[in-house]
Parts: sequence; C-alpha cells; structure tokens
Amino acid sequence: MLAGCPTWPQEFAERYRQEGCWRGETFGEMLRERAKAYGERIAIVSGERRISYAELDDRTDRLAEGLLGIGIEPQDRVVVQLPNIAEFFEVIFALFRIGALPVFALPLHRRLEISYISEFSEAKAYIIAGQDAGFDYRELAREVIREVPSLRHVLVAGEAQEFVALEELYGEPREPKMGGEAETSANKRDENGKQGGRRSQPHPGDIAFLQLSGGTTGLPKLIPRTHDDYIYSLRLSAEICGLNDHSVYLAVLPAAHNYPLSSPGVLGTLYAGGRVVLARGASPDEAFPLLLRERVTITALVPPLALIWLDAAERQRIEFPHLQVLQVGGAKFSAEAAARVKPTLGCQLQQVFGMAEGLVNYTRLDDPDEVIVHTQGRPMSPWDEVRVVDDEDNEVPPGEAGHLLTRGPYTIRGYYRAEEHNAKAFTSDGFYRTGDIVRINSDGHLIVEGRDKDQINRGGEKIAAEEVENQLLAHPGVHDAAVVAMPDEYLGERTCAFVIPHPAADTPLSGVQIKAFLRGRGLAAFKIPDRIEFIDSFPKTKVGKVSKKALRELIAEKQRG
Ligand code: OOB
Repeated sequence: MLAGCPTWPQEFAERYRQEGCWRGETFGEMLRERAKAYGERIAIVSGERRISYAELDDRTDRLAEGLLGIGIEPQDRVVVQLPNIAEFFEVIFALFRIGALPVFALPLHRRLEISYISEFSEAKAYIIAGQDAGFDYRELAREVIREVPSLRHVLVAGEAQEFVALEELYGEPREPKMGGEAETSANKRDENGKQGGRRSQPHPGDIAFLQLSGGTTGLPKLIPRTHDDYIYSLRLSAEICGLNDHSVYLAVLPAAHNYPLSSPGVLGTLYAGGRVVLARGASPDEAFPLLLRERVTITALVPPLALIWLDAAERQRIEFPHLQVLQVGGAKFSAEAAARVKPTLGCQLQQVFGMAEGLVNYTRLDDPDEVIVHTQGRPMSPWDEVRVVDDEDNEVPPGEAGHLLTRGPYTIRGYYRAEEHNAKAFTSDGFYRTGDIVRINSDGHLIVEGRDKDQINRGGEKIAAEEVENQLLAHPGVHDAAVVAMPDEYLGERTCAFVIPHPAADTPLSGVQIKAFLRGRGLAAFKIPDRIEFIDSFPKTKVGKVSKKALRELIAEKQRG
C-alpha cells in the first residue's frame, strides 16, 4: 500500500467486503474478463478508431510491457494529462496492470498545477498529447521537467519531438495462445496462478490512482482511490443508470474527472460491456453528430453545457431517438432548466451530485418528475452514511439545511500525505466534511442549498480561492487579495478577485496586468479571475477575518448596477 494514504479501519473494511461492496476485483482483471466476454465487440470509439475489447486488452498488455521496459514499476506515480483519446484508457489500464498509479491531471492544467502534482507525488513519468486544442503540451513538459527532478520520462501520444513516442512502447502484437489469452510478462502467471509473473500483482485493496480534489486550500490535494472502492462506485453507478452491453456512453467532459470517469462514465460503461464514444469537444456541433451516428444512449454534462445543448436542440428541432439518459451534475442545475430536458431532448434527466472524494447522489431513472427536477437525488449506496449538521457538528432537525458530512464504502478517509489538512477535512470518526450545505426532504432526497467551503464552482470547474489568492500575492504590486464567487447567468458562478494595491507601488495596477501575470506564472486559465476589483480595505467579520460574504454581496450589487 502506498504510504501516506489513510484508509478504512479494519471493521469497516470487513463490513464492506462482507456486504459485497468490495468484491476483490482489480482494474487489470476487469478488462481481461470483459475482453474474454466481449472479444470483438467495440469498447472505445475515438475519432476514426474503433477498438474492440480484445484489442484494448491486448494493447494494454503490450503497453504495460513497454512501460515496464523503461523502468515504470509497481507503486510508481505517473502524471497522465491526456484529452479524450483512446490512448488515455490504454495508458491507465497499462498502469493499473503494472500496479503503477496514474495521477490524473486535467487537460487545462498548466505549469503551476503540473509541476506541483508531479513534485508532490514524486512522479517518475509524465504522459501528454503532443498538441491538442491549440496547445503544445511538449512545451509545457519542457518547463515541468526542468523543475521536477523525479520526472525521468515524458511520453507523448502523437508527435514526440525530443521525447519518447508512446506508440514506440507498444510491444509486438501476440498471437493468442489456446484459451485465448496472450502471454506477456505483464500478465504472466506465476506457479501459484498469480498474475504478473516475477512481479507481484496489484491487490484490490491497493491504491489504484490519485485524483485531484476540487480543493479549498492553497495547494491542490490528491485523492487516493483503491481498486475495490472505485470499482464498487462504478459498478453501482452502472446499475443505477441501467447500463448493459448495449449501452453507448458519450464522453464529452474531460475523462480524467471523476464524473465522466466513473459516474458511471467511461469505466462504468466498460464494466457493463457497453461502448464508449470519446468526443473531442462538447459543443453541439461536435457532439450532436456523434449522438446520432453512434446511437448514444447516455451522456453526462455540467449545467452550462446542458443549457447550450437545450437551446441548440430547440433551434435545430433535432431529436436523438436513441438517447435515454442525460446526466447533469457538477454544479447546481436550476429547476427551470431541468424541466426542459425531457420535452426538448426526449430523454430522462438524471441529476448527479457527486464529489471526487467519493459520495455520489443520483436521482433514479424511475423517480417521479418532481424529484428529478427539484432534487439532487440520493446516495447511491445503502452503505453511504450522510449527516446534516450545524456549526457544532450536531444533527439539524429533519428537513433543515446544514453541513453535509459523509462516510462510506467509496468515500476516502483522507487525502494523500496531508495529515494536518485531514484533521480538519474529516471528523474524528471518519466523516468527510463535504463543504456543501444541503437539506434532506421528507422522502430522503438531497437538495443542495449552497456551500460553506472557500471555493468557486465555475460551471462545474472548481477553483480554490486560497490557491488564486496565493498567486495574486506573489505580484509585487499586490498588498492583499481575496477571491470570491460572483453570480453568472450562464456559468452559475464566475470568479472575482478583490485586490488591495501595495501602497508603495509606483505605477498603478491594472486588471489586465494582473491576469497576464497569473497566466505567466502558469496558472490554468479557468482559475484566472474573470473580474478584478481594486479596493482600499476588506470588510471584516466580528472576529476580524476578511468577510467573504460581504465581498460577495458587494460584487453582486455592483453587477446589478
Ligand atoms: C463533481 O466532483 P468535484 O470533486 O469536481 O466537485 C464536488 C463538488 C461538490 O462538493 C459540490 O460542491 C459540487 O461539486 N457539486 C454540486 C453538484 N455536483 C457537484 N453542487 C450542486 N449540485 C450538483 N449536482 O463535481 C462530481 C463528481 C462525481 C459526479 C458528479 C460530479
């Protein structure tokens, strides 16, 4: 087990195993079994490529061989920053088979984020696309490897330039032996029947990967997920979403995110033996033809995209006869918009309220419209424990709003190497403090009322205020900074930075300058404040802290004009 990953106390682990939540599966075996069951059926469609389960399994083995060959070993961390392309899944399954850990970066992350997570996780390799969506990841890699000595390899899906082309690492295709299984050193079984030959096989209780938290602190936190807990969450998600081997899932959101990865997402679809279609963009122009051509049955969006799709479908009077379920989550979906889904797209809406730390709530496909339109669903597992509490951690009366706490068979017990933060982010009995304010109605459905965490939810993309504040404070002309959410009709929220200029600064600061400064430091574009307001001093709370509530009100008032 990777050091620095808090895990479930034994009695909980035993219970989750006994109750059949954790079935002792690993991702490597899961793909092998699906390949046996579904062989030539298509697993992944990516551009012109159509990859069968057998081919995905074989390419995964061949890539695992190549990765072992360059020295990637069990437990090694590998930062994976790939767009929605087939290689994403070949890479992660190859790492899973080795027992090495993908560290999932989002395609929009830049130097600050990538250097930090590479350094913090002591990553040995960084896997990128050459160029994608107008951005050259090789240039980013050049900067990152200068800063992170642990990084020994940069592997590129595409034109590699001075780096190593991922394609070169795939060994020769092998003729399957009798019984259908090609033997490689990555899947060879030792005399005890254990997979992995000379290597030890990943254990279902091992950490499978590290995922980034939306974050509330100055530095991003990493979320450790085990094979057992993650496979449970995607298996249950697939069940709740009615997936089977005829399902077709369109991945429009970046696959590294927990929601399109596992709720039920790409991995849940592969678990069910369905077909995954990878979209390169989320716009109706790119996604609608795919929905039709591939007869997509289910897809997942964040609220702003759902609005764009609804408007476009109305304008174009287009229908998607095969689409059964549209999932919307990641941020609050307004009841008005929710009510438009069924009449406009002719499919069922499913609201998804989840978090990379674990807990996922779904409205069920057979819930009454009232529940689907007005609530964010209920926990997916009967073993999810949720508590709604006041500021002193006492449970609030039923139906009242409070802080949501949760623990369960797929909710982490702590972040990777973050002891001090974990003591605040989790209760002493292991409940995760979600930072969400919710109320639970009389029939057990959750309604998200707000948030008490210092985070901006920009259309589903999470921004930790403190992280941006720290970057602002690095500017010599900035004396102090406070970052808050401001309401936005389209994204729900955007980011506003209040800045107190340095009194001694000789030239006046401008918002444009500050934004350019942040970009120059390598902060991901979605974290750069949408608006910068200069102010002489911050309003304070009774205890003398900066009142973000007052700042939020101030900017909302300014917006109203
Ligand atoms: C998903 O995961 P994260 O880790 O990016 O963000 C989690 C946070 C939640 O704590 C909540 O504040 C917010 O995003 N959120 C919602 C929401 N879904 C997520 N707030 C209101 N309504 C919703 N439906 O965002 C995520 C992970 C798995 C599945 C779906 C979403």
